[in-house]
Amino acid sequence: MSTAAELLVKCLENEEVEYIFGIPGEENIATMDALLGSSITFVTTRHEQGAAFMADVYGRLTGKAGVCLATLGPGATNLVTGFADANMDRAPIVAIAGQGATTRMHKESHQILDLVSLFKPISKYSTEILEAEIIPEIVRKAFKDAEAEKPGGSFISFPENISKDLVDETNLPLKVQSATPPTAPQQKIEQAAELISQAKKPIILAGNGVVRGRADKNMVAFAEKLNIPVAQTFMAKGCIPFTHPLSLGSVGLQAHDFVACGFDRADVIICIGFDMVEYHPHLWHPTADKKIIHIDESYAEVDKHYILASGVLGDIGTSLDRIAEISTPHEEKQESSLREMIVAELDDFKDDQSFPIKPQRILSDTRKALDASDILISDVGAHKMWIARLYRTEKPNTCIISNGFASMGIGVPGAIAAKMVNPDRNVMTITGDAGFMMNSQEIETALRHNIAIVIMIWNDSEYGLIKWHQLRHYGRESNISFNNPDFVKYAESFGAKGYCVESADDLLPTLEKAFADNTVVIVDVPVDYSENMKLTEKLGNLVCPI
Ligand SMILES: Cc1ncc(C[n+]2csc(CCOP(=O)(O)OP(=O)(O)O)c2C)c(N)n1
Repeated sequence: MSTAAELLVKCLENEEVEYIFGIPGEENIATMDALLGSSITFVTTRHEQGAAFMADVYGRLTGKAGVCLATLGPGATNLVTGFADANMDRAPIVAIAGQGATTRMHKESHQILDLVSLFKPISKYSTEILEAEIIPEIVRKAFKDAEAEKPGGSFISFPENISKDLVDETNLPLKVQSATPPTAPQQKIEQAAELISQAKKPIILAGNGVVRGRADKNMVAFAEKLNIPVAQTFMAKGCIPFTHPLSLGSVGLQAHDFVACGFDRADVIICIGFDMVEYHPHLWHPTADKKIIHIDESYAEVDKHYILASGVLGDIGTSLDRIAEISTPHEEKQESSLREMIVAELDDFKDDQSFPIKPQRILSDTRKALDASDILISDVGAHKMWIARLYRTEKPNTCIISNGFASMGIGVPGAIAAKMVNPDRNVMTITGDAGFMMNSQEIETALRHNIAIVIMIWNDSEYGLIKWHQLRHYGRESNISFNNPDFVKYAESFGAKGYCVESADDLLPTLEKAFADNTVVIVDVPVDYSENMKLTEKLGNLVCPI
C-alpha cells in the first residue's frame, strides 16, 4: 500500500518532471513528505507567484509542463497571476494546490475557497482529486491538456484527507502519450499554394506557434524558397535570424512602426503560428481587405479583421514544406529597407554618451554582452517595447517576452527558470524598477540554488510605460512616481552582487564583469525615458517608404 500523495508523486515522476517550484503548507504536507524519496527536485520559492512564473518560463522553453505547488486558499490565490500568464502566453504549466478535507468543503471553513472554480477561467483543465484511484488519470490528463496545442494551464486541487488515503500497488501511472498534430488535407495545401503563387506582394507574419512547433527552420526555408519577407511578433522573436536578408524585425507596438509599413503594402498576409492574443489584427490589418492565409495547428480565432482566404491546419513545419514545394517563387528583389531602418536607429545611438542612458544605447551594449545563444528575459513595461523593437535576436527562445497576459514580475523568476534549463548559457533579465520589486525576493531562491543570473534594472523611479500612455493620451501624468531602495545595497543584503552604472561607457564593462562574477548580480542602469515620447512622435510622423 502507498498513500495517495505517494501515488501523485509517482505519476509526476512518470511525466519526467524534473522540478516542482513552490511553497510547503499544512494542507500539502503529505505531498511534501512523499517528495523526499523522489527524483524530483523541489525548489522552495519565496512567493507562490515566483513559483508559477518559474514553471511558466520552464514550460515555455522546454515544451514540457512546468510544475508549481502551493497550499490552499492564499497559497493558491498567490499562484494565480503567474499561472494565468503561462496559460495566456501558451506555456504548458501544471499547478497543484492543497485543499481542506472533503469533510469541510461544503461549508464556510478556514482558508477554504472553491479553487477549481477559481482556476477555471485561467486554465484548460481544472479539477479536484476526490478519490485516490483517479490520480493516474488526472495527472495524465493534466499534462496532456497542458502540453497539447495551444499549450496552457492545468490545475489540480488535492484535498488534505484524500492525500493521506491508502491505495494499493495496482494503481499505476498511465503511459505517457502525447497528442500528435494532424496532417493538413492536400486540398488546403493546394489552395494556400495557389494564393501565394498569385500574390503580388505577400508578407509572412510569424507568431509564437512557429517557436512552439520547432518549425523555425522550415519557415526560413519556406521564406527563402518563395522569396517572401518575414515579420515576427514579440513572442516569436528569433524564429528568423535578425541578420537574415528576409527578416523585417518585430511587430507589436501599438503605434505604426517601420515593420508595419510592410503590411500596408501587402496583398496577401501569410500568418504562421500567429496568435491573436499577442497583436490585434485591427492594428496590422485596419482595412480588412487583404487575403489572410492561416497556417497553424489550431483553427483561427474569429475576428472581423482576420477573415481567412485559406486555413491550413496541421503540423506547421510539414505544412510549410508541402506548400513551398508546389508554390511559384516571387521574383522581385525584397528590399531590406525596413530592417535597415532599425539598424540605422541602433547605430545612431551606439556611442551616445548621454546619461541617464538612452534605451537604444543600452540595448546596443546588451547585444554586445550576450552571445547569440544566451537568453534575455524581458519583464513588462516600456523597456519591453524597446527590447521587442531593437534587441536583435538570432535564435528562437533566446529573447523571452510575455505578450499574451503580459504580467509584470516575470523577469527575475523567469531568468531563474531559464538558467536552470540552460545552465551553460548566460541568462539576463531586463526589468523595470517596478516589475523588479514585485518578485525581487526570488534573488534568495537563486542564491540558495547557485543559479547565476544578471538582473539589469532600468531605473526611472516611475511606472514608465504607464507614464508614456498618460502623456500620449492626456499630455500629463497621474500617480506614477515612487522611490527605490539602493539596489546595490539591496543586492548585497541578500549576499548577491550589485553595481550601479555611472556613465554610458561604464555599461558594457559592468555587464562583462557581472557575467564573470557567476552569481546573482544586479546592474542598476539609470534610463532616459524621454526617448519614449520622442519615439511616439517619430512613429506618428512616419511615412512608409514606397
Ligand atoms: C502585474 C501587473 N500590474 C500592472 C500592469 C500594468 N503595467 C504595465 S507596464 C507597467 C509599468 C511598469 O513599470 P516598470 O516595471 O518600472 O517598467 P518601465 O515601464 O518603467 O520600463 C504597469 C503598471 C501589468 N502589466 N502587470
